[in-house]
Amino acid sequence: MKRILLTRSMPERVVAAARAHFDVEIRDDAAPLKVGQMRAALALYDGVMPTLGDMFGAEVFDGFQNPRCKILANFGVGYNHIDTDAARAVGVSVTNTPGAVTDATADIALTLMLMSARRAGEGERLVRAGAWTGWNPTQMLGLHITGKIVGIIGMGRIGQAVARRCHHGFGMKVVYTRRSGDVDLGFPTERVRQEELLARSDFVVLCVPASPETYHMIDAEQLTWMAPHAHLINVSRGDVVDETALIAALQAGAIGGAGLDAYEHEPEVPAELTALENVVLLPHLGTAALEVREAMGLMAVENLRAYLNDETPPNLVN
Ligand code: 8YV
Repeated sequence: MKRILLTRSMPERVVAAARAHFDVEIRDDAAPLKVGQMRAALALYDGVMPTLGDMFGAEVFDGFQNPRCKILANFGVGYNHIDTDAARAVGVSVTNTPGAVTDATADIALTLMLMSARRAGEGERLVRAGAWTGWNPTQMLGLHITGKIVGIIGMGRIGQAVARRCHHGFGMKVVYTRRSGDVDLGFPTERVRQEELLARSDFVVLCVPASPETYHMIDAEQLTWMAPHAHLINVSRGDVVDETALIAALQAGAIGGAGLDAYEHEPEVPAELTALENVVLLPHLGTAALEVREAMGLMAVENLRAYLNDETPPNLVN
């Protein structure tokens, strides 16, 4: 039986599915793998299921000719923590879990839009602090969402799911950027340049994968294109935004607010951010629902099963 390593504890259904095919070891530690542990995993297992935080950089693969481990079946759609070229160079395939994460991540984007626009975090803090003095007609006025313009940067699976929710649920107009041409969602949308999107949108939602091309794609200069009432929502990866520039924009009130589910140096969240009222901060909750994590895990197990049975895994990325 092939030996595989799950680098974190997993929902029971995922563990059972893995055990049906493999001799499974489950790491009993919530912290990401260290370099030595990743190198040991490459040497000792036929397949590994890594996840966010397991930084399989080039140095991890360095010196391996033909590691026992031939597949890293990432648990999650984003695989920017794995150097896929370095993996390929030593014969290691990488897979991910697209599809399984789409709706849940889009739901968190809408959660952040609503919370940021309607000042939900701030209001909750007020109530919990016992500082609410009672309702009045001009108290805590936020931004009305219905009928506004949402600008989606990165119109892939998650971007499209956000667009559908915004259009069908909130009657919003959708503008977007997309590297690979127009998409037809069955309702009117407009593909525009990034600066135009930033200037026109009441909500800017970041749905691009992390890559050298998307690193700091929202920087100080790009933030100046946004309207002073507009909200920036990030459900992708933290380093898509220059966090220092975002903090400065929020402190200056140069934008209306922000909703973040990802941070540049996760899990570190700068004190400058936690001190601000006009930002909603979530702990990377994008896919945090049991059935979603089960679907992701089952997808990763299927990638392992297929690969280790000499079939092409469904979600190969390198
Ligand atoms: C995951 C995510 O839960 O799938 C992704 O890429 O960002 C998340 O929502 C997490 O990253 C595990 O991979």
